[in-house]
Amino acid sequence: MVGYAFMGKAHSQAWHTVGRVFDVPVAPELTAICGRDEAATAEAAGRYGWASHETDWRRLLERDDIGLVDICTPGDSHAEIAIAALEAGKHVLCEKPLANTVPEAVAMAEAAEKAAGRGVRSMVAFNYRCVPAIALARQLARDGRLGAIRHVRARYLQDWIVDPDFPLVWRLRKEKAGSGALGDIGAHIVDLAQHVAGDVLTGVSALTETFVKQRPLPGGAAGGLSAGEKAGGTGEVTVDDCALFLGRFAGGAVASFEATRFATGRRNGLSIELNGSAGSVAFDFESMNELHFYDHTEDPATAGFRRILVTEPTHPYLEAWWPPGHVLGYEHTFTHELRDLLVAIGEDRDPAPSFAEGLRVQRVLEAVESSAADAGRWQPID
Ligand code: SOE
Repeated sequence: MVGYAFMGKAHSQAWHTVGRVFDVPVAPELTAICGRDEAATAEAAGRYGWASHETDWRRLLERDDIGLVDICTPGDSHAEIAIAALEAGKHVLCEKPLANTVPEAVAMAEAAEKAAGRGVRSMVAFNYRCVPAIALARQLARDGRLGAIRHVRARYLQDWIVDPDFPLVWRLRKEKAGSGALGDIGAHIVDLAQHVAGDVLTGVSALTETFVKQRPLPGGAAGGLSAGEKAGGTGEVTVDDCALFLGRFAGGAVASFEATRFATGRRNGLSIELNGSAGSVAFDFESMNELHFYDHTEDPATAGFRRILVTEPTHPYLEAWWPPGHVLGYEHTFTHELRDLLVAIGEDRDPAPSFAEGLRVQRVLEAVESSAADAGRWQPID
């Protein structure tokens, strides 16, 4: 693994768990964790249960006791590490968003396709696909239970930078994160909308806003001061604080998206709703074990949204866990995505979501930024 912060912690927990709860064809070994700071990485290796640690990710590619590289770094290093790892014959799991730009994502998707020809697999970590209720929603859509999809409505609301004194961390710097709320949490809802609807966006019209344009610089080198910056000063926020956009799907559905870090009181408010000719589904991550389903074919006298508690052993991923009603949490989504990755590797096929799907999300993000920069003008998507 490269990186040991939030995603490093989430993935480490999942790597330890996946082989203990699922029947996976390959048993993962947590061989080495990599970070630039020797002391911090050694501490992370002990805390998260890694057998060794490195301070240069290139060393991982030279080690023949490493067969897969899990990239948990900011987006500015995804392309370099993933392409080199694939060329070195290592399977790759890469955190979202796939990259910070479309050209980087194109290069990664090309490297992934070439590597697949040699049986080297790759996957991008859109973990919310692995919420059982989301997987159930996608099954209902695919089974025609929603009919023709007319509307997709997706939101991802956070509030962790509402305070103007929150420091200028890497997620607020374009050169590190690529974009702000758009790429960080907007990427999730773009991927989910396309995944659940089983369709692709063909165009968007967007606006973005940066409410707080200057922030205090983080203290100490660990906070990621750039050249010429000194602790105690302020720096410019170079990414969006929110992105709102409309979209059109190839199959005719229309969509609305909202990704923001200024929804005061919403800590991790991801929700999605699809309305179709035969029914609707609605999901809210704050009640992540529930899916609300409206069956339009029912007798209007008794019809209505019903709450499905998605904890039956027949529901996606649930066969591995607890009896019905014993609900799951955020961390289970990472164990589920590793299960999908390991099963695909064991069956010698490409896992989903592929780098090609990650590239598709990147094209939407780029179109959103282009539209927002051009007074919201409609932007077609390749
Ligand atoms: C943003 O703070 C963030 O950590 C995202 O980067 C993750 O993808 C999301 O799952 C939780 O919020």
